[in-house]
Amino acid sequence: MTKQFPDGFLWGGATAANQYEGGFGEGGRGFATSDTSRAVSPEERKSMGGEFTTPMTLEKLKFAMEDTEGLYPKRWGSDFYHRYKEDIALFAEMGFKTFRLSIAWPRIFPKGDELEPNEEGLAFYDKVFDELNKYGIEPLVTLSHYEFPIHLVTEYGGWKNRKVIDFFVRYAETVFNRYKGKVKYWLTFNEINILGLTGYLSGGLLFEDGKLHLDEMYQAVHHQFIASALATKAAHEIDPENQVGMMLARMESYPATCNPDDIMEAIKKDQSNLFYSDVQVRGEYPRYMKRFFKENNIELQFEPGDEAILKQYPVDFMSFSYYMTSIARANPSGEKTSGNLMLGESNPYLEASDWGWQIDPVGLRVTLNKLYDRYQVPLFIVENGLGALDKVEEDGSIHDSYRIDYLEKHIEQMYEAIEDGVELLGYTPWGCIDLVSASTSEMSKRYGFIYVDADDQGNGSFDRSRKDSFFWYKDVIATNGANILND
Ligand code: BGP
Repeated sequence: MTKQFPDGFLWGGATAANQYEGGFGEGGRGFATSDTSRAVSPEERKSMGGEFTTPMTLEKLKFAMEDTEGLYPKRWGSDFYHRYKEDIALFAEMGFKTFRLSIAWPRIFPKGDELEPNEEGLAFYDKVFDELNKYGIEPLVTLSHYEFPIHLVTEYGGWKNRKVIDFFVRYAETVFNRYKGKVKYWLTFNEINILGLTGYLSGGLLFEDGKLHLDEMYQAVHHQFIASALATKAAHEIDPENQVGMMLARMESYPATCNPDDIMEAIKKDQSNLFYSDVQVRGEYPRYMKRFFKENNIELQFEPGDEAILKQYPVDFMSFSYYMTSIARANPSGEKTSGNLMLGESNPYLEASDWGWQIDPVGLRVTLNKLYDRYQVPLFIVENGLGALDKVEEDGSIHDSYRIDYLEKHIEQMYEAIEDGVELLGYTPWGCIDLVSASTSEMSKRYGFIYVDADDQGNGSFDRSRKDSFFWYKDVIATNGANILND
């Protein structure tokens, strides 16, 4: 029997406006938190992500907005704003069934609190969705991916302010109405759990004393939960065809040993990650968080009706990013390895990427099984991939066999998970076309099947070219995985 993925499996690729779109200051777009992300040096990134995890202050924010000398690569991204037709044609050439992108909220509501949207911003995404539709590519749209209108930071204090819920819901309703019939798959907040780690990019939180305040962060998370549930309600009312997903940066934790203390530690780490999907899929705060809040002196402000909102409007499916796994040890010591969200102990059974992220394809099968056992809602892998340094040969070709190897091993494990009985909607590897890194703002950390000729300083033609992985992925899609599953 030939092994292959189920019919209708959504193969594609993923991007986000803050790292890919560019068009800074064009078409009436307002200032976004991501516009203040400074390029991080290799030394700084060793200490994990630089700006990404450093608490932001008003002074630093104002400096970045007025700075005319620093490098802010997310402002130009890969210039999708001007090259969307060419890029979508390349996605179509690979046979994409779906394409994940995000709408830049400040392109639709430049300040965030206006009553009327910016028509030019809306018209831009109309053109993008029409172009996708021309090739039969289903858009998968994130409403908030690491960018947030700056005005809502300076005037309202970001998501810790409950008023932001109304602004978000207005934005969500505006795009649901406008793109009705053009977009069916929506994600509310990218990696909603990242808010519990950085606060600024997606939550607009500032911490003047340079320390993260857990109570403010969890209050902001609560407001995003309510906003997401109300957006889900609106999506279904506006078009019953709409499918709304939550999005988690999944971090599977393995116990370091069979010491029961390590097992318990792994459970706790898992709970701190799955708290977000527990609320958004099951529709209520899990019991274990009551203890966490009590022990950390956190008193969340719930308004009457909040619990009912969460219960009545859970998401339709769960999506997640998967790059790595982590180790849980009750009494930690020893070498740390880097990662997309945290520093952790390295796993001796795994190899790591150029950026020190440990590669674990079987962990993907583990996590797919665990998530499906827990929730029994359809799953969608909306990010996965290898950030690597690519070399352009003299004839312009790029031989990225390491990327093919990485993706192939993950796809094989996805297939195993489907055979295990997991309902998996699709797979959109991250940065299907090279784009700026979220954590370090580098361009040289590349994930794409499509190469973009630009360097970390933004020099280059920005011309696109096909890597070896482009042709490989085209075959994977054309054969529905059969070419790699049966060799
Ligand atoms: C995820 C983000 C993406 C993305 C990816 C890779 O956490 O949702 O926006 O960039 O990680 O991370 P990086 O760009 O730092 O390599």
